[in-house]
Amino acid sequence: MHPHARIPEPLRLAEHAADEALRRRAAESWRREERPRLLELFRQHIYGRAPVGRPGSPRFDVTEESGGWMNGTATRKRIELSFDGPGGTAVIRLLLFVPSTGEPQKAPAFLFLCNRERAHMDPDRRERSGFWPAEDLVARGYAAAVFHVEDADPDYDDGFRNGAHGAFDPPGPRADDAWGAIAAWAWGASRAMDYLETDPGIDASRVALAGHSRGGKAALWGGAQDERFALVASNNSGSTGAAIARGKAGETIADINRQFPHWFCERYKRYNGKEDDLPVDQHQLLALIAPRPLYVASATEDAWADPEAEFMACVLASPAYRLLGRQGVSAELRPAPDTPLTGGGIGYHLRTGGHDLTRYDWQRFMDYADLHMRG
Ligand code: GTR
Repeated sequence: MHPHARIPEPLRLAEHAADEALRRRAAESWRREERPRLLELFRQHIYGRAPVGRPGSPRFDVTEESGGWMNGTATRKRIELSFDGPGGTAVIRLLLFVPSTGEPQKAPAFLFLCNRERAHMDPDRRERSGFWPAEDLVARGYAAAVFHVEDADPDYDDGFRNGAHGAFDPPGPRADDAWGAIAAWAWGASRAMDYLETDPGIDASRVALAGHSRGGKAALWGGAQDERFALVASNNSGSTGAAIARGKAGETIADINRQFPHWFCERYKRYNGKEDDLPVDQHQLLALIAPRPLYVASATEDAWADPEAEFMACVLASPAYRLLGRQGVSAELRPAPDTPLTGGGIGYHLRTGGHDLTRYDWQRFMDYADLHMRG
C-alpha cells in the first residue's frame, strides 16, 4: 500500500469546498467541531496538555528601553515576563527591536523562538547572525522579537522539574498526556504574545511566529493553538513538525523519542515504529493554522527532516485552506530548489544547503509576510 493511503483524511468536510452554501456550512463546523477535535488529539497523543493557559497575574517589567540602535533605526527593549505558579515562577526574557519610523504607526512583528546559542540574540548586535538577522527585519519594517526557548523550559531531560513544568505541573505522578518541552515553548510564545498585545509600538494583529527545527515544531504547535498569531513560519521542522510521519524518511518517531525523551508527552512513545496507529498526522497540524498564512521551509541536504514529507504535508493541508476560502499551497509538485511558492495561503521553499536557518530563509519569510500579512 502506498503510504498516502494510510494518512488520515485531513478534513472530512473538505469535499464541500466546491458548493458555496455547503462550503460555508462546512467551514462553520470545521471551526465548531473539527478544529477542537484535532487540537485535542494532538494534545492527547503528541505534544501533551498544558495545565495552564494565560496565568492570572503576569508581570511585565520593561527593564530597558533605549533608542539609537541599528544606526538610529531601532529602539531596543528588554522585558521580563514573570508567571507565578504553585511550584515557582517561570521567567521569560523578551528582547525586542522596534523600527523607529518617526511616525506613531505600530509595527508588524516577527516573534522568533531561539533554540540555539544565546549569542544569536546578542542584544548589543556585536555578533550578527543569519540565524536571527534582527537588522534585516527592522530594515524591512518589522519589529524583531525573540526569547530563548530555555527560558520557558530547559531543553534537556530534567525530569520536568524546571521552567514552566516546575512552576505549573500539579504534584504527583505525571499523566500520559502531560505536556513536554515543545508544548512549554509554544506556551511561552503565547505568553510573549500576551506582552506584545500591550506594547504601544507593536501591531498585535500582525505578529508572525517563527522557529527553526525544534523551534519550528514549537512555532507550529503554538500557532495552531493560538489564533492571535497572524502568520506562522517553520524552518526545517521535520519530524513532529511539518513533516508527515507515515512513510517519512530520516528521523522517525522512535528516533526523536529516543534522542529527545522530554519533547513530547509520554503517550507519544507508544507510536515508536507504529506511525500508522496515530489518530492524526502532521498535515492536520498545518490545517489548524488555516486560514492564516503559513510558510514551510525545507533544505535540500536536510534529509533527516525529509523535505518531501514536509511538502506533502503542505499539499495535504491545503483542502483546509480551500474550505476556509483561500488557496493552499500553489503547486502540487515540490518546486525546484530556491524557487519559493508564495501565491497561496501556504508558502513553501526548498533552500539549497543543509539544516540551518539563514538570511535567505528570513528574506523569504518576510517576502511572504509582506504579501499575506501586510498586503
Ligand atoms: C535534530 C533533531 C530534529 C531537530 C533538530 C534541531 O537533531 O533530530 O528533530 O529538532 O535536531 O532542533 O536542530
